[in-house]
Amino acid sequence: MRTEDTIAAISTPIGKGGIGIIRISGKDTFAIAEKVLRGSKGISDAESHRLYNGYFVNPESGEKLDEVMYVKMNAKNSYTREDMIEINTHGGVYLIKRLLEVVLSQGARLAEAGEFTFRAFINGRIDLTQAEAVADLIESENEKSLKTAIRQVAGELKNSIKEIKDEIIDIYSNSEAEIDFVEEDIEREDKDSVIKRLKKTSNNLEKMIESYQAGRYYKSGIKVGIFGRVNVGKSSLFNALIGKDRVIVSEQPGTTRDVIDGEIEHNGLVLKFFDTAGIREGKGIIENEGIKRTKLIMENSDIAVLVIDSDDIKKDEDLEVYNELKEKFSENRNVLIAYNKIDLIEDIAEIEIVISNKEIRNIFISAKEKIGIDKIIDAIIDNVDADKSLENNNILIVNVRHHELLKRANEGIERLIKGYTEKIPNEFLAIDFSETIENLGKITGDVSSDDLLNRIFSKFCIGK
Ligand SMILES: Nc1nc2c(ncn2[C@@H]2O[C@H](COP(=O)(O)OP(=O)(O)OP(=O)(O)O)[C@@H](O)[C@H]2O)c(=O)[nH]1
Ligand SMILES: [Mg+2]
Repeated sequence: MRTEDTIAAISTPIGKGGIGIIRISGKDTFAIAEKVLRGSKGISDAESHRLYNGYFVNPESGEKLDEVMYVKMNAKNSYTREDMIEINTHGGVYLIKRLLEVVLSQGARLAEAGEFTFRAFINGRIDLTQAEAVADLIESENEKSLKTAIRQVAGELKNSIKEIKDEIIDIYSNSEAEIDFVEEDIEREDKDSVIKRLKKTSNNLEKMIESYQAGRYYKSGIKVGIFGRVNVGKSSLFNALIGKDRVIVSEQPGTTRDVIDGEIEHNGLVLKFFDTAGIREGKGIIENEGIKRTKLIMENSDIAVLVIDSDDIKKDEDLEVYNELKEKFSENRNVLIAYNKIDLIEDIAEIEIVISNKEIRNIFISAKEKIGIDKIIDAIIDNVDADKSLENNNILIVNVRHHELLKRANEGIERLIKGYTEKIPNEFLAIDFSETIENLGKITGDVSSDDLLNRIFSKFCIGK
């Protein structure tokens, strides 16, 4: 993206609305505004960050096109760190597009997706993690992901990364000193102290890396697949969980052939449920296709609920489904077992427990009578442990790019710890030092490529 042009875009969604906002940024902003805006004060005399009332005119004809409010923002304190103007016009698709055309005809170019934020980044107002969080902020659909994005926009992640990077650089410069000034017998940090510092830094990184799981849940929701053999009440449970009669329930085995999804929000966390086709041996093309899809959902769920019919336990078949789940879910605790239809059972203690595994939770429910549904939700929330991560006020990693780079940086530090322990020469350690520093720099965007920047900013909407 070229940064010397003056750019303009409609920053509000296109549609009928009370107001629409046109944003202009770049060196010719004020000159263009001077031509199209008529207010009580000329643009050059207007104060920065103050709202003025005036008219938007066509500079060719002098015709008033709309009555508007506008804000001038001097580069020093603007979003892009360039001269900016925001014009609040009346909403209306035709009107605002017409006004934008006039702005463009006076020398601005239409902004590309994310270009305003890109400029904020290039001009050093924000780092890459903050820019990415701006996109998250816009996309947030629940309280938790919004909170996380706000914290990241405010620079929490940036600051933590900077602290870690500074620490590594500090340790590095000591070891460099060792190489350069061997003759001069300068004071050097002893190896034990270096190792101790590296370990502490690695611990901090590990905490951030681990938070990604919870962070991802906040951002994209938790995917919960509902599995089991036919007719155990999966669809009934799905309906009960989402609180709607969404899928067909019937006593006929093999009712559900397709995957159906529905979501709820619980304490600001989104739970996405997937009802699946019951698993049984070959019953025709459509059902087999359904079972194939069930397996795909197994592959992609964060948590599985295995439904068992308490009134009709078929141990072998239930175990078959369980064994498939066990293959896909590395952590046992992410499989919950729901013994359904307890309304038909006199004494829960009589129910034959199909899988006894201490890590796996057995929950007794009646999807039909809506008994125990909240226990399933609680167990899911409990398992993902997400609440804890946010309450502890830790940094939450929500971005796969950050997660990857943090892992790489930490691997570098681990190699350094090993290197120091095994007394490897400093020249070799230097490579690990610089790689670690580079990986941390990539997170914040100190080190970046056009490719990466394009990928990040093209995801934004135009006008942001
Ligand atoms: N008594 C009782 N019946 C239930 C309960 N849950 C489901 N059923 C009944 O069990 C039958 C099957 O329910 P579904 O929800 O369609 O079961 P499913 O597992 O989705 O079945 P398929 O889609 O065929 O695999 C229906 O007749 C339901 O009314 C329950 O908690 N108690
Ligand atoms: Mg069903």
